[in-house]
Amino acid sequence: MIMKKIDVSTSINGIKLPLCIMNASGVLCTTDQELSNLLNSCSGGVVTKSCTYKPRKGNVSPRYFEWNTGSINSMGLPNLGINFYLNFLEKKEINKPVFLSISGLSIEENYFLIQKANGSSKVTAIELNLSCPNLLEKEDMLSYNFYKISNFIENIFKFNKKPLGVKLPPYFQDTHIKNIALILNKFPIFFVTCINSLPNGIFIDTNKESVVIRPKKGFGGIGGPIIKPFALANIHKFYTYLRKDISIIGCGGISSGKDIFEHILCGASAVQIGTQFMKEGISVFRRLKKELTFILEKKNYLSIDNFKGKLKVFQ
Ligand code: RRO
Repeated sequence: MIMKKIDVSTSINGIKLPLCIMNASGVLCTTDQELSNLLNSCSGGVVTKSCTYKPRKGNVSPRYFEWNTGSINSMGLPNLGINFYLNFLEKKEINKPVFLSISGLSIEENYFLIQKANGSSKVTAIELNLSCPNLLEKEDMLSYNFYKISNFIENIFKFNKKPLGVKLPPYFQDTHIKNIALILNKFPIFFVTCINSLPNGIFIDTNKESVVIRPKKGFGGIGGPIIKPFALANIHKFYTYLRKDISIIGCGGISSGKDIFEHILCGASAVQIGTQFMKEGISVFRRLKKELTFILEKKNYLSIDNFKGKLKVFQ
């Protein structure tokens, strides 16, 4: 029997990933040890924890909780500061694309961080996080402010030379996604990562009659299997409205190869794993690669391009 070679590599607007599966920013990608584990794993790329200029401890604990079908977090952007990430990359042998996630506390801080990232040859691309739901210091999320976001991105492309993408929150209206896409389409954006956690949920411990995390009176970002339908919907809509050369990185609710298949069917060129990576650890990438390859084999697809964005809808 001749075995067909199934190709699960991908390209993010020309950035080649040996595997279309990587970690989501925030999960096990903050410290030297965690990032080294990712570099040594079979993940297709490495995304760093969103960083600020100064190191941050983040919010008080407990700040993460998970149950069968989801997770809630209010980490509050704990990170070791941009210099740590750039120095870490400088001293490492890099064998796959590295996405430096940045999340400045102000627009000016973001310009500064982008400028710094531009100075490092080890950073393949910048993932600009416009959607952190958990900051105590600033209540409004830039990605829900269409006027500010447009002006902000326009200024970035006056100086930025690195491949850059944006990480977006979930949107719940067609017009919102259309408007964001219209803005992004005006700029040489490389990719869009959607979605970040669903902002401001609560989870309740019924026995204790209490919330489960301490910051912000128990409110936090929701991730895991329960958010998959929102991730798929956002990916599918962005796929229709974005310029075709802007790649979509799907994130939200992936715990199996079947979930990845669905993200790609909606238009994702690659996917990121958050809650399930937290639950399962570094071996998750090998398992998911195997499961995805098995599905492609069964369906007689040789690469992800055979079905990317080809979700059928009723006429
Ligand atoms: O650190 C966090 O609280 C956090 C961030 Br920056 C983010 O983008 N998404 C999230 O769920 N948590």
